[in-house]
Amino acid sequence: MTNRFTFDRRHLIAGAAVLTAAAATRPLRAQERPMIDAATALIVVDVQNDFCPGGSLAVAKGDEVVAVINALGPRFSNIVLTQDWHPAGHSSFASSHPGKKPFELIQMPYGPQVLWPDHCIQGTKGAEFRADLNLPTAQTIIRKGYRLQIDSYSGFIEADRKTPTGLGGYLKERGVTRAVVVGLATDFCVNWTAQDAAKAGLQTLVVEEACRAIDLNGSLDKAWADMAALGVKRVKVGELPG
Ligand code: VGL
Ligand code: ZN
Repeated sequence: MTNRFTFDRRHLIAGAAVLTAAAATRPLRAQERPMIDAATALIVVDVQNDFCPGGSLAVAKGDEVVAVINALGPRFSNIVLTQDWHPAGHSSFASSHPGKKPFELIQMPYGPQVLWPDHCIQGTKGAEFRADLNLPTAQTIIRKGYRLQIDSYSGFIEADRKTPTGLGGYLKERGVTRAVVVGLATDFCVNWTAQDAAKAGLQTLVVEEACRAIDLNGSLDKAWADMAALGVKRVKVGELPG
C-alpha cells in the first residue's frame, strides 16, 4: 500500500526534476551559484549615500552596484566593508582650502591630492551605507580617511602610503589569500584598495559590473592599466571562481 510518506517523497522528487529543468533553461542567478572558498574575501568599497545619485560626491549610476553586490554577498563567508569616514574640515575637502574648488589638485606633504566636495562626514546621512545594501553576514567595517591631514582612498594604507588601516593584518590572520573588490569609485577607492591588496600578496579580482567610476581626466583608463600592471584581474560576475 502506498502510504502518505511515499507519496510525498515522489511528489518532492517530481518537483525537484521540474525545478532542475527550469534552471537549465535560463542563466543561473548569482544566489544560485556556488559558495566561494573561505580563503577569499569580498571587499565592498564605500557604498555610501554621498557616492550615489543625490549625494554630495555622486558617482554616475553609483546606486546600480547595490543589487549586484547584494547578489554576490551570500556566496562569500568573508565580507569586509570599507567606509569613507572624514571629520568635518578634512584636508581633502576643497572647502578647507580658501580659493580652491572641488576637483582641483593641490600638493599635500604626502603628494598630490584631488580636492573634493565635502563628503562622508562622520555621523552624517551621507556617510551611511546605502540603506538598500543588504550584506547581513558581513563581519568587519574598516573606516578610513578619519585623520584630518591624511586622505585614504585605499582600505589598506592611507594616502601618506605609510599608515596602515589594519585590514592587511586582519585578512592575513584570517587566512585570506584572495580578494574580490567591488564598490565605489572604480578609479579611486576601488583602484587604490585593489592595488594595495595585490601589493599585500593577495590574488586580486575586481568585478566590473559591481563598480562605477568618477572618471576625472582619464582616471578610469589609468586605474585599469595601473591595476593590471600589478596583476589585478578585471572580471565579470560570471567569471568568479566557484
Ligand atoms: C572616494 C573620492 C574621495 C571613493 C573617496 O570612495 O572613491 N573618492 N573619497
Ligand atoms: Zn573621501
